Amino acid sequence: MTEDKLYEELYQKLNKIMPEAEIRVKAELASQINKLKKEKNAVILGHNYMEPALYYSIPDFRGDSLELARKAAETDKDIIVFCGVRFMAETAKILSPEKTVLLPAEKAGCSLAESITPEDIRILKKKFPGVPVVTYINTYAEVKAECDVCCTSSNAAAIVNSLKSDTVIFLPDEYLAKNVARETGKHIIFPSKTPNWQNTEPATDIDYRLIGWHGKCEVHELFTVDDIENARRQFPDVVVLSHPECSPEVTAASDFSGSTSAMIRYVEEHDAPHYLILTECSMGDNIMAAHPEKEMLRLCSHRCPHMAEITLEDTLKSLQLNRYVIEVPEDIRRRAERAVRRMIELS
Ligand code: CIZ
Ligand code: SF4
Repeated sequence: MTEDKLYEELYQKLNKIMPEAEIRVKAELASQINKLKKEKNAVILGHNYMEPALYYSIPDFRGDSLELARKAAETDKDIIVFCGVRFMAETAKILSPEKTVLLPAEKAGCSLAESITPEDIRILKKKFPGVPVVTYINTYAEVKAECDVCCTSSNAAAIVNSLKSDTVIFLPDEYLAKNVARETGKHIIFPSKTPNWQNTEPATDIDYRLIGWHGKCEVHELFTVDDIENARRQFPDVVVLSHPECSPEVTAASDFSGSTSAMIRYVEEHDAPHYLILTECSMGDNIMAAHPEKEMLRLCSHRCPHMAEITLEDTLKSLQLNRYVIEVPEDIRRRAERAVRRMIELS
């Protein structure tokens, strides 16, 4: 696509949320990226949380992290550029070991992925021998390698139910675990890191059914029931959607709770006068850009600083300088892949 055509397309989508001169600059950058992408036989993935100018200009695929990693694996491209955060790029590498995977920012972390280590899981497995371990996709490869099966926010309850085990260790998101406990009807406990945490004597009294962890998403934990009540007071017909990384109080007060892709589908398939979406704010911008007739209420004081590290400028540098290459040691990759493939089979 020529730069002028790209500019036209971006202008149609973004003219209500961005000045024209800015759209021109973005179109120029995106056009350079797309040219280089072709030359280098690369595929670009755009997570649902990317800012609109990037989201609508360079990705070959847009979606959640698992969808993107699976689609990239099916291509014959040599390079995957993941516009998302590090754990997502690792998932792409797990499914495409023969491809070079690039992350445009060096760190692009995640508070959930950083909340648990492989050693934490090894201790839990000694405390609760034989209990299956489910880890959320928002974890690093070395953590996925220690678990039996992964899950996403859309299949978490189905994976837990499919295990046919009375008790399941579910890591690392405290709120997702509580939301899953409510959905599956399971009791839940949280082993705390007390002074005797390292004591790996097997637990004797296992009458609980879901063993959680204390990780939280630093963005979703900030949304409150007050946010919902304030919006409902001002707009009584607002439809509230929340991500299951929000607290169980917030998801219970919402009209719908689901993964990023499930929330996008919900808005596309319904015809409400207003929507409030409690997740990273860029996703609301992206929905508005594609559907100008939908009224999205803005609640953007909590942003994900890690997602914001991925810019068009850095994506161009990433392709020019072949950086930052995501490496996963092969033994870890293989064990992590088993957990990811098992999730795909079970869901
Ligand atoms: O895995 C993803 O893409 C995340 C973290 C969000 C979601 O629910 O789609
Ligand atoms: Fe991690 Fe939350 Fe940012 Fe997603 S929004 S990358 S879960 S910190």
